[in-house]
Amino acid sequence: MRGNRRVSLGGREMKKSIGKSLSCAAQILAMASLSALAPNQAAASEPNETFATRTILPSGVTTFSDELSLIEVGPDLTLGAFDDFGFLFATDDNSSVLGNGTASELTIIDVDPDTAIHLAISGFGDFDFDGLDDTTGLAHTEAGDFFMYVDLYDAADSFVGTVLVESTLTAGGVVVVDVEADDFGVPTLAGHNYDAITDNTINDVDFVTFTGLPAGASYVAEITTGEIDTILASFDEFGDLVDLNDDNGESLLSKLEGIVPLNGELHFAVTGFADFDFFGFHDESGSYTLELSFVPEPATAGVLTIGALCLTHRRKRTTA
Ligand SMILES: [Ca+2]
Ligand SMILES: [Ca+2]
Ligand SMILES: [Ca+2]
Ligand SMILES: [Ca+2]
Repeated sequence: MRGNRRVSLGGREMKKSIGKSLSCAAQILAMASLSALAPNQAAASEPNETFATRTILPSGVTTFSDELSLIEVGPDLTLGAFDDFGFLFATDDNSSVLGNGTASELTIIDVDPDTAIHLAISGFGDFDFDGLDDTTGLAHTEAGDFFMYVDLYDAADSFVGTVLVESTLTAGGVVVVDVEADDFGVPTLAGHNYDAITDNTINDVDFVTFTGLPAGASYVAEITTGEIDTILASFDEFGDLVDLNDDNGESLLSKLEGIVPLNGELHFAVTGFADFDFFGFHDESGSYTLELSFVPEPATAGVLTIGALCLTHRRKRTTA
């Protein structure tokens, strides 16, 4: 993660299905690059945005190459903060550090003297949040998906938590968001301040399954190349999260360790910071390499090849 004020996601449970299709030419290109790789390497087959649509690698492949890319650009947003009486006291057009440069952000907004955080999101041209373009008087025309982090800080400016809001703006519509103390699990918002940061882009997530791996071996899964801030997670065979890492690799890259299960399959997802729910809510773009390496069990130390490791392990199980 980066060294800024946003450190974690509070995580409201949400579902997001992201449609993505590659052109025929892109698919052919992907296949061409697949065949050009060394035998133990493979590239992604998109779309692989969910566990169900994951890329399944050929048996024995231990190096996976892919890239995180921009998938969808949403509406040009405006953001307003209101007090408990409905008085609009702060607005923003394009300050967000996230999104494509047209998303909005309000930072270090005191909750006091209000009892709740009152926000409204509309489309460009509407800065008084009535759904109408302030110049033409006609409905604003911005529409599409966006999301927003509301990060809460206490009186000492210590981070308390995040509420993640995911919504869809319609032309002429206004999205009203009220956040209360309960949403952060604190007794009161008095004395607190907050940042509201919107993002109007959806980015890539890559789910991948390695197969034919040495059952029982300790593995290290590390993103070894990439000039991006990655998050790596492992999942069980049902698609449930097992483990997650942000920055244990080089720089802002990720690394996980574990044991290969008996079926010899490992499931991972790669996304960008700070998309801890693996929905594509991040702004990282660029290529990366995910590499698996194995540490044999003590009894099989000295065995050099994966094939031999499998045989040794199988024999041990048979005689056990
Ligand atoms: Ca804007
Ligand atoms: Ca207006
Ligand atoms: Ca993907
Ligand atoms: Ca990271």
